[in-house]
This record gives sequence, structure tokens and C-alpha cells, in this order.
Amino acid sequence: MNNKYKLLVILPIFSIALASCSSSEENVTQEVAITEPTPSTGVVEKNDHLHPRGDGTVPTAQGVSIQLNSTTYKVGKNTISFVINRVGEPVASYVINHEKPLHFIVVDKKLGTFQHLHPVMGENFTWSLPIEFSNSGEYRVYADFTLEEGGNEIKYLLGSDIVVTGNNPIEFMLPEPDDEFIVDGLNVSVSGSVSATDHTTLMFTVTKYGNVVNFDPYLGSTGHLIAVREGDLAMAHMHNSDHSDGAHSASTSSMPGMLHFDAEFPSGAGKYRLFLEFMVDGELKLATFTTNVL
Ligand SMILES: [Cu+2]
Repeated sequence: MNNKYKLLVILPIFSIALASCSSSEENVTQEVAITEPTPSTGVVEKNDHLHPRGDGTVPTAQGVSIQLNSTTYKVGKNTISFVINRVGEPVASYVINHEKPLHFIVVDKKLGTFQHLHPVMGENFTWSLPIEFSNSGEYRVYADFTLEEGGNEIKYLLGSDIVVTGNNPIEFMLPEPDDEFIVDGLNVSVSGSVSATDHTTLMFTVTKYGNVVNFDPYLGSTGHLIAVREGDLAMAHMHNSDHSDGAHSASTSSMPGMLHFDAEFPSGAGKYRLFLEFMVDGELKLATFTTNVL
């Protein structure tokens, strides 16, 4: 039985099997496949919970790959362009996820800088975006997107390395883990636990002068949390757990000042840099912190 067929059978019952979700798609398949098969409804299932193919450490996952036009850039303004190929052919069609067909994340390898951008597709299914680098050094770029395959929505998270030449090399030391930080005059505190093996919840409280803030929707959620592991730069992308998930969700609701995330680290233990994005008073905020995943 090939992988695609197995997934098709599994998805309708996957939502009731969350408790047994394990750390890789392979394991999920094995565990659930012994359950009595449920006939496919032919409906495109939301599988936001499923881990993507790829964790951002490699440019190719199951025949789908990112191909950058160049891997060398310079300090200052650049244009990055790339194609997503599936067995050698450019992918033309994408599933909208969190309001965009493709999310493009850029970090430097010391994890001191972070950019979350949205390229635009042009001729020959080539994506491109303007990007500015303030520092020279080694970087990783990630493409986060969803494709429809055989009636299912399959997520991909592909990574590729680039070099930025010029002056002003990145100097950054990963700070020690902390649970309180300040961003643009907002106090952010984090509670909850993280685990390499279990699903846990991470909770953030955001206050200004002691009062909880109200979040504005940002890309179909009240908050986005991206974690990158020191060393191999494996990425986990998490979303606020009390938003109405779905590719086309318009707005969300959440308790004022509180952000809850289903925290999962499919790549396992390590020291991670977490990048939390949320919007307050129409301004996008980025809170960054370090956490140890055991
Ligand atoms: Cu995005």
C-alpha cells in the first residue's frame, strides 16, 4: 500500500486519534493503519494537526523541492526568486493557508534575525520577493506551504541555505531561556511546558502597563509561533490553539491578552529560539526567546 493511499484512509479518523499522534508521519501511519479503515468521503480534510513533510533542514521532501535561483546575496536590498518543483515540474497550484499560498521565513544561523515574508508568483510559476539583509553571514530560508494531493491537503516545510556577503557580520549569542521579556513596551510572559515527546500547551500573557492587550487578527490567527532549533535549524510552526483553524478562516477570537499554542517539536529535544508574532493596535510585534526542549 503506498503512502498516499494510506493517508487517504487515515484522515477521516485522524481527528479522533490525536492522542496517539506521534512524532512522525510514518509512525502515525503505522499506528492508525491497524484501525478499521474508514471509507474516504472524497472531501478535502483539514489536517492542520499533521506534521508537515520536511522540518526545514532539507530542500526536498517526498519528491517536492525548493530550488533557489541563487544561494548568494549581499548586504542591502536583494530579490530572492525560487521555484517549488514536484518531480522536476514546477508546482502551479497551492492551498491557501493562513491567508497565503506560501510563507517564507528567513533566519540567520545564529538565530539573531528573523523575517516572515510572502512572495508573489510570477511567470513560469516562479516565486519572488524583495528582501533586505542588514548583516552578512549564513542564513536558512524556509518555504512553508500546502499542496492538494489526491484530495488531501499536505503540508511541506522545506529549507535551503544561503550566504549573504558584505560588511557587518552577524554577532549574536543565543540568550539563556527566560520566561519574561519586553517587546515595544509590552510585557510578555510565557508559562506551560515544552516537551520533545508530548503535546503540550504554551501560554503567553501580553500586558501593557499592567493591563492585558487586545489582539488584532494576523494572517488568520491571533498569533503565530515559530521555533527553530540551534544547530540544525529544524523548524516547528505552531498556531494559536483557540482560533478557528482552516485555510480560509477570516478572523479569530481569543481571550484578551492570552495566546495559547499547541506546542509540538517533531524534531525532538534541543535548544530552540522561538519567534512569536502577534498584532496589537494594528502593529505587528515580534517577541523572541530561548527555550530548552527536553
Ligand atoms: Cu506567513
